[in-house]
Amino acid sequence: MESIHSQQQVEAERAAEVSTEMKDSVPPRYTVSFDKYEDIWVGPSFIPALKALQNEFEPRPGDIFLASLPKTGTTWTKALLYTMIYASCSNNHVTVAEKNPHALVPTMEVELFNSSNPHCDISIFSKLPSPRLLHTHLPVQALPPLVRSFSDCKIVSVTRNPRDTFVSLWKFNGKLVEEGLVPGVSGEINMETAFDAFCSGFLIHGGPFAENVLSYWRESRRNPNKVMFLTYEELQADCLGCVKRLGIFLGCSPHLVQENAEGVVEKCSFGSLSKLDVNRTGRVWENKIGISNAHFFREGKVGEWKKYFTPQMEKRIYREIEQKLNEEGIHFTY
Ligand code: PAP
Repeated sequence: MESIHSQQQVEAERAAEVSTEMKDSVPPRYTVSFDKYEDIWVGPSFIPALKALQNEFEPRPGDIFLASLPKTGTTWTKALLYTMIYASCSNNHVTVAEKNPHALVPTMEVELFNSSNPHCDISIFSKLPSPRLLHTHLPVQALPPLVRSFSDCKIVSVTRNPRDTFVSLWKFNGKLVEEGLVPGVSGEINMETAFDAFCSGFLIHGGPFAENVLSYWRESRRNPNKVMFLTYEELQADCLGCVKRLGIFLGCSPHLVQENAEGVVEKCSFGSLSKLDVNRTGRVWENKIGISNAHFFREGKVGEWKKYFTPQMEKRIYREIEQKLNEEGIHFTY
């Protein structure tokens, strides 16, 4: 059964439930108000896009889907996969040196999203040449059913430790607010408020965090030839090894992988991408929200959370998110 309700409604329900001593910690509205669709939090006005994807998207043999929550390594993995698949085997393709990875690899629900027109034109994807490389922030259960059942496509899932994800998201949202891109919200975003929203699951498009990550983790264990699970921390520790593993998983020629892997890693490194003019000056999704490309390249490190987290925050994020992941065998490097 479809259930659609707003963050405010859920917050109000939660407020009614909390015990007296907890009443002060009910999360107030945080930057944008997310909608809930079948247990998934999605950005405002994204539901028509989600429905269009679920009802109308048709997979093709050879399709590659990248799945990642916001701030967990999307830009990096888009660049790596794009360069592996297209740029190193043909001279006709635009490269990551010329366009921001988000302009090269579409995030499906963002491409379909149109706040003023609920009719989503799914045909934009059928016009793309094969093999298509497409991205989503949504969990497995929200993927188009045909993608879930189709055996001749691959899914790469990337995730990141939730502590650094939170810091990255908080900083990113701060930039959007600073630039006036979040209607009705101004000033600094209070970290405690943001953290409360993150732990409660309200903050992240495609969340809650643990449930999204677990959906791909479980699928990768059930069907390792179709779903590969990767973390931002693994990419940081051994990007070359990850690229080689990705190459094998995607069925690239071992010879090509061996020959190109180092170049792919170098072209897509934080140092290379963040210095490019296109990433210092341009904007993505110009006709929708228009985010500076530079905001997708900030620190690019593991462990920044240590600058911000109190022992109470560590306890809470463990209790509300990390424990669920640990129990199923997902352990991050912090
Ligand atoms: P998105 O979902 O909005 O596209 P995403 O790319 O998943 O964001 O995450 C951005 C993070 O990846 C940023 O982390 P930070 O805020 O902690 O710094 C960004 O700096 C980092 N990042 C982007 N590109 C790279 C890269 N090539 N190597 C390492 N980290 C990167």
